[in-house]
Amino acid sequence: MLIPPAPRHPVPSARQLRWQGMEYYGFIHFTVNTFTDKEWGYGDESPAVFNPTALDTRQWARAASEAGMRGLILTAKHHDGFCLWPSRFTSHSVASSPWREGKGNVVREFVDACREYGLRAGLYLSPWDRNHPDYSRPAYVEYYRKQLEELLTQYGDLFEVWFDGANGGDGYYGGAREQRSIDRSSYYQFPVLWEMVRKMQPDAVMFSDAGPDLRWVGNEAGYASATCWASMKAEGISPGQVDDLNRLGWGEVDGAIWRPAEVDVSIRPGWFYHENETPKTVEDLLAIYLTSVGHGCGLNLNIPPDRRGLFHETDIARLQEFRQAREALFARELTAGRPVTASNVRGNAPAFAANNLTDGCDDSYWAADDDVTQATLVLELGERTRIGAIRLEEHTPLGQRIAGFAVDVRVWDQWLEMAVGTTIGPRRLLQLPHVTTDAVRVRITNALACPTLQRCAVYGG
Ligand code: FUL
Repeated sequence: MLIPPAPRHPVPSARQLRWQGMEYYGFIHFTVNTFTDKEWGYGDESPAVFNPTALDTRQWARAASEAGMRGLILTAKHHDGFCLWPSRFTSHSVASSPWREGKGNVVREFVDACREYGLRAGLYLSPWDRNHPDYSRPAYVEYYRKQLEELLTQYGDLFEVWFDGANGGDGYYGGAREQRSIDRSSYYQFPVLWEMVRKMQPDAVMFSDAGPDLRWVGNEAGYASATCWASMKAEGISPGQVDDLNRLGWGEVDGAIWRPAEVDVSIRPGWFYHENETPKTVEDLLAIYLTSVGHGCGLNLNIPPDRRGLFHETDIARLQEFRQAREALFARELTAGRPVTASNVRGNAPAFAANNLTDGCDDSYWAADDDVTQATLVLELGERTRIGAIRLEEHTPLGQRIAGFAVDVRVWDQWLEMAVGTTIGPRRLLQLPHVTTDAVRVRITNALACPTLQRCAVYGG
């Protein structure tokens, strides 16, 4: 009988696996701040300032889809409290703005455009609200829940619900203009909010410092550590409170919870559009990609619409160049469908054979026998070819197991080591020196349970 390896716990949920497959999606920061040139509105902004002259959510979605993104997440409400949809529970929204004579709904136009362009939609509802008079009192928590319910029930399926942890203190608060503090660990009663999301959007993943599904990576620079475990311990982390940011960037090998990192970063210095700022270079974006998606995380790249309500032409061009740069690295797969030999195959069974690494299918995988924690896999290229990059994926439904690996190339019938690494997890992308070789060898040097891999692709350089 062919018995698959026992899972090494924790393992991803179905919704986390779906999210894992998305890899790269976009963030959209847009609100009154766009018009007041701020990053954090105080909450006293008049809705009259919100008046984009040419807002076109289809332009956002088209640009995102052409950039290779698979979803978009919109700030339905940021810390200033202004709602991009006509909430029944406040007049501090688009309904009081001159835009579309108060009849507009950015959230509606956003989800419609996402669907039209085959993107999945997500929403960000800031818990901190510097406009609301009851902020810091129980009544605000009720209000927040009602708003969350509006967003969860009226805009179709969401792939992600985004909760941030910022709570700066001072604000307008209905005219009080004062400092208000809350107990971050208890005020919002996050478990109740999480339950609402599970009930109303069972397929959506939830992001916060503490998940429950996705963790923050611990910085807004766009990088995850090269050793990056999807697992985390629960202790010492709640939304808005993390005892050590390093824990988020590295993950924890002995963590009991599957909580992979999402890397959120803006293409420009600010999250909101500011005329005097310019987007990152392609080199910067590629470094971000290789250390986020390439380290097994999701990349949530913010593109801020300008005062017209459009992505700026420069940003769209940069997104295109970024896509071309990725394609230059990962377009020419040399190993698709090619035979692979392994030092060990579980039970010598074809079901776990090394050829599963190059069959392009995520359900089939190579696995070793239970007592094996080191193994080698050889991919013959068929002819001497210049290589440039490699992609490795563990079969994560069985958990994250590999803790050390190396990539070798064959020259003059000898193996030379070209790269070494630790974790693989959902994926590891590595740029390699552009050497010419006729075979590539992946060495698993350390595994915490018998290793599995579902994919290994070598790309031409
Ligand atoms: C943070 C916020 O304070 C920033 O303004 C931005 O929205 C970022 C993505 O999350 O918590």
